[in-house]
Amino acid sequence: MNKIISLDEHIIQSQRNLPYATGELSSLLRDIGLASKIVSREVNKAGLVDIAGRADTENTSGDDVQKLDMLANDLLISCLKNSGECCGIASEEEDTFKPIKTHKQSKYIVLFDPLDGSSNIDVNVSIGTIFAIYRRQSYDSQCTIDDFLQKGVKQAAAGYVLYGSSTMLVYTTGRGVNGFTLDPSIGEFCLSHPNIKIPQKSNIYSVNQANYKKYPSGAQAYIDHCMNSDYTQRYIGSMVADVHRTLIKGGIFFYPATKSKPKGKLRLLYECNPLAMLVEGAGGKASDGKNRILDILPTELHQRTPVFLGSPDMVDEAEAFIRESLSVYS
Ligand code: P6P
Repeated sequence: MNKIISLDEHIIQSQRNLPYATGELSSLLRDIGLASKIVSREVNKAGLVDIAGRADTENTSGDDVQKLDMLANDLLISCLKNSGECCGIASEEEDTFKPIKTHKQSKYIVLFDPLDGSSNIDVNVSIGTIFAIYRRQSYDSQCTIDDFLQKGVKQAAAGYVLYGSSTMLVYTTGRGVNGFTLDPSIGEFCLSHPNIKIPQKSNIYSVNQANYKKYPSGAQAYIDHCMNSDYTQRYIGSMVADVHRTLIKGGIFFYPATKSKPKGKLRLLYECNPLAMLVEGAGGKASDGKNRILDILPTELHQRTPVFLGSPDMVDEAEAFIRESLSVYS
């Protein structure tokens, strides 16, 4: 029987390979892993709680039935507050960042989307948590907005948790991308996908085809190319699930700008940046159609960006169609 490598063991082993590591990032990653297990438990009983609690607004244990994304948000905030290694958080569910007072000068801040795709919960479609960890740049008593508005290339670590047919946690600290599957019988994330590498090319393209007429001409031209190639179209409508499939099977996931969302729909700081770090770490590419996602200098916490990410050959292909359309109109 192969040795089971738990997430905690993997994090500690990775730390041992870094002579200057002081253990704070390891501790923070373990705390996020803990929060993910609790969120997984709540997500996986959501249907039951809903059935059990359908008659009232309270669930069987007498607690108010919270919307799952707010529950996930509160759980993550609570775990990060208790970790002592995080001096501030920013969440898709919070208007602004929240400084966290710690007993020492904690050097990390965390941004997260607590439950992305939560509208899919009612139909039992996979959803996910996305997180990005940065070293703070400020030296004041508490973190500042500038600690959160760093380029994605500055991320110390990034990852996601996918609540699907099984619960998986995939993370990187910039030295490889590793995937762990939760074994509920022992309550541990176990290494199941070591050193993930994305295929150079694939035949899967993932975009919301219904918006075709709202996309810029370059994106339309690329979609036409995909439809005229021997490609297949897969779109789950839950970014973490679509990106996870892209990481494992290859392909391209893209959400271009539309007329109603000229900056795109997906968020830069706690969706596209962490997922871009993972995709690049696995050998893929991630751009806004022209520029590398990780090089974008953020100006506001909840800013959006168009995103094209996945197999490098396919992202290159999409960018070529976008360049071509711009040269025609310039
Ligand atoms: P659309 C989910 O609401 C989400 O934020 C991402 O997880 C997903 O990729 C995207 O929006 C889906 O958006 O417009 O295709 O429904």
